[in-house]
Amino acid sequence: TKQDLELAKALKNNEFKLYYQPQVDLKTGEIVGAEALIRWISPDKGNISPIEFIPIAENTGLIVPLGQWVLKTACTQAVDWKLAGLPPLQIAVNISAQQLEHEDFVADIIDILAQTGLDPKQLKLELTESVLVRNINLTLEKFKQLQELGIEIAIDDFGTGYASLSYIQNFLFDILKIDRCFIKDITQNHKNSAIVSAIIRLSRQLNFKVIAEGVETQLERDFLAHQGCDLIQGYLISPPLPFEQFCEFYSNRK
Ligand code: G
Ligand code: G
Ligand code: NA
Ligand code: MN
Repeated sequence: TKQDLELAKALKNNEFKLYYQPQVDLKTGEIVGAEALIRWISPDKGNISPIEFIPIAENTGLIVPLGQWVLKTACTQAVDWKLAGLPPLQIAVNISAQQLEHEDFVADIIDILAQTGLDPKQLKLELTESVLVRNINLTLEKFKQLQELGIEIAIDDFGTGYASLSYIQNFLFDILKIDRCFIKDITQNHKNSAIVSAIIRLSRQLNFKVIAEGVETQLERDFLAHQGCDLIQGYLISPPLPFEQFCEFYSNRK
């Protein structure tokens, strides 16, 4: 299709860029990680949101080479932080179900880690709940292989998919990421505050780390800290930034 060709051409012409959004440890207040978020900066059409082009890439299979580019770039830039003298950060990369299911996925990650020299403990993969209801045995096996390498697995947009409690029962993951729709108005919306405090309590009892995304106000941050949430991410700290600006932001906070 036309869109497919456009995306392939954009990949070839280097029109994609990664932005980074800091993740902060609520106990220390320090930046301990960053989520890589892809941007398409098209010379003809300007900035195009991943919400528009990721689903197309997923349908056409282009998500595999595009996702490899994302992983390679994020791992390279995470090593560049260290080279720039900044303390090491954990880098979070979004992975689509189609990518995880590709037979070479784990081997490709091993290659990228070897090529870039990134410590696997510094890599975190964010997967949405949809991956957990596709091919359960395959997913269980891939999680195991990745975790044995030292890579952490986060479940993204937690609470918005299907079968949440049964997969908590069946899957081992490291981090639960509370979707930002539950964080919104958390201090005024009684339903949201009840849902979020229950998710945090559940995570602690089951030994998952928990991160809240979309944190926009100090009141939200205080509420989450009080509930014992481990990490936060959101406009209160910073919007996603281009690599150079992220480096500046990070070194200024140090
Ligand atoms: O930053 P924001 O508007 O840009 O991101 C929109 C959506 O796109 C989010 O759901 C995010 O998870 C997804 N997304 C951003 N970058 C990537 C990526 O590199 N791979 C995949 N699969 N999804 C991404
Ligand atoms: O689906 P995923 O969680 O990966 O998407 C992250 C999305 O949330 C990105 O589009 C990012 O730009 C956006 N985002 C990050 N922080 C905030 C925030 O504090 N408020 C809102 N409304 N969106 C945010
Ligand atoms: Na994400
Ligand atoms: Mn999310």
